[in-house]
Amino acid sequence: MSNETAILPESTELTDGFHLIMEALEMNGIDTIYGLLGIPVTELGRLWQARGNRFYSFRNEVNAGYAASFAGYLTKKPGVCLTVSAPGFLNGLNALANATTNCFPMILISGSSEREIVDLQQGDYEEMDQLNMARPYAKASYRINRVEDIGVGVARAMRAALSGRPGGVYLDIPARLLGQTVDAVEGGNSLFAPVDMSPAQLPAPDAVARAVELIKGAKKPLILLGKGAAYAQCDEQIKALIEETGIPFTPMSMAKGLVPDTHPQCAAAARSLALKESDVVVLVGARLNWLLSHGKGKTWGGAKKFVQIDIQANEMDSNVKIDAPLVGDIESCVSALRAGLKGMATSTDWTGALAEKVAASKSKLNARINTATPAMNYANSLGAIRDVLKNYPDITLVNEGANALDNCRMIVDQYLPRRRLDSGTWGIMGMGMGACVAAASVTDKPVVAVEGDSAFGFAGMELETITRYDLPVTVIIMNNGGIYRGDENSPAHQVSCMLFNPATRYDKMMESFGGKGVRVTTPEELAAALEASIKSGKPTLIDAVIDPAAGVESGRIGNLNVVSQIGKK
Ligand code: OXK
Ligand code: ADP
Ligand code: MG
Repeated sequence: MSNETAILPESTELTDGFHLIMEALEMNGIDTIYGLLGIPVTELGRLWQARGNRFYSFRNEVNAGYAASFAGYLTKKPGVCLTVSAPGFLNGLNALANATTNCFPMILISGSSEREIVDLQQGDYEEMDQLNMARPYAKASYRINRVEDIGVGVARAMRAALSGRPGGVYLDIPARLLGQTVDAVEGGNSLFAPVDMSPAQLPAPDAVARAVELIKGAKKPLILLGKGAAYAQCDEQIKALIEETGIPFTPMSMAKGLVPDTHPQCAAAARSLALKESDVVVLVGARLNWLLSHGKGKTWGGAKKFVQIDIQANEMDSNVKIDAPLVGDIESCVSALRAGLKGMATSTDWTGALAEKVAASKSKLNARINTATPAMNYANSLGAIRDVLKNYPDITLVNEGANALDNCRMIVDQYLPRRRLDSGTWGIMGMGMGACVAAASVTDKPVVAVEGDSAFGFAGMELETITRYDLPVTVIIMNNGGIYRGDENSPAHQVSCMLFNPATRYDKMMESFGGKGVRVTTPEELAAALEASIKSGKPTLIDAVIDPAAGVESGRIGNLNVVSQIGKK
């Protein structure tokens, strides 16, 4: 029996929706919530902290949502974000959609208004049909209407977020549910901890045999590691597959470091050549989406065969024919491949050609990095950052922007798995500050964010969050004064839509929150400030003044821009 009007014996001990939700989350191993409180969930946050759990309180729900989703990616456990109704929910939904797109496990829990009024559209406080709004953007969307369903509701959300291809789940919590009471013993008995939430999924033996045959017959095989492979946390298996077969590999952005960028088989610095010339490509937790030119066109050169390891069966053939689909979890698939490929060797003509290109690219890049310029550019500033960070391989690097993203991905090496968080599948701006809080809260180690000044602006107020929790986060702003560049001509009587206020002092902004702010104009100053800030373990912002003329439109994806030809010669 469980409704607020139930008549219970006076001696009966009661519990309520607040407590059952918290107990259910705890039972599922959740000890941290990222969120922003208000009606009707304020008390839930207070009670959660009072029980000794952690609550990271943000200044905008979208950033809390990003934090939850990156925490989910880093821990293989859904990150939980808590928001208020309608507008707070919508801000959080942005991050939930991004989590689903990136295959990060996350649960967005939002309070919601009175069902009867919402459904008749009678104008309730923050009225919105949140459950249905979330559906197209989430892997699953549930509402818990009765206290006795809290156990099942939370278990369902956890399992939906984690099982198969991970994703974002919405859990709707009507205000009334929180206050509903039930007999404490009955309520407690309705909760449970689900077992085996992301079960191993073994690939079929004939699928393994097909893939093995294809790879063994390849003259120029290539392994492409995606962030699904990093998420899978079977790092040693993947490294062993690469080293036992001698197949060169290239990582997608967030897979950098899964096997070190400095590994002799890493072909990242010969990416174009590797994609174009390879004859058999083994995709491990990477989708053939826009980031891989959909598996076709000049990026991929001539005839190509694909082996794809993915847990999501209908990912296969989504863009081009997959000759050997391996549907299963990455650990099981990679271990099956290793067994089948024992004794395989890769042609040294192929590995030699790639190694030669890698050496040439690196020396060309180093020449750019080592060229001093009157004002810092992306190459020499990021070269300074690279040289400091190579002594701190355990740091998590957060990175977003256009040129700041592309150059940092190219220049700053990663040495360990899951130490790079970035704009991901959607190429979003604004994820950085949430990712910093996630990484600091999950790892308890220093975090460094390399941010374009535009990207930073989407979430700048979260500097207050970072200082409030005294997190060991260094935010470096690559400040060139605009989107892409800071030297665009303005039309008459207006400031160009691509420019920011050149008087902006991001370092002072950090100081106003009690953090350390430093402004640097040379690579040497930048390196010294970064070193000091990492050592201090204190919230620091380094405002790195970059040449306004540095940067190209949309970085390396300028080809995606549509440009009007009207009136142009
Ligand atoms: C790589 N390279 C190197 C090295 N590593 N050279 C020397 N040394 C090292 N260590 C070379 C590599 O071989 C490539 O050259 C080049 O550097 C770039 O490498 P990479 O890996 O970054 O490759 P590429 O072609 O840029 O990759 C394509 C991509 C990537 C689509 C996967 O660009 C990407 O992840 N983009 C995300 C962009 C994004 O989301 N932006 C959001 C901005 S929004 P070659 O000679 O081998 O090719 C925005 O801007 O506008 O709205 C907007
Ligand atoms: P990237 O952007 O790095 O190329 P994507 O996000 O496009 O990576 O691809 C990740 C892929 O990994 C998704 O298709 C997802 O289904 C898959 N994936 C995630 N976790 C696992 C896992 N444990 N086993 C198998 N596949 C996985
Ligand atoms: Mg800029």
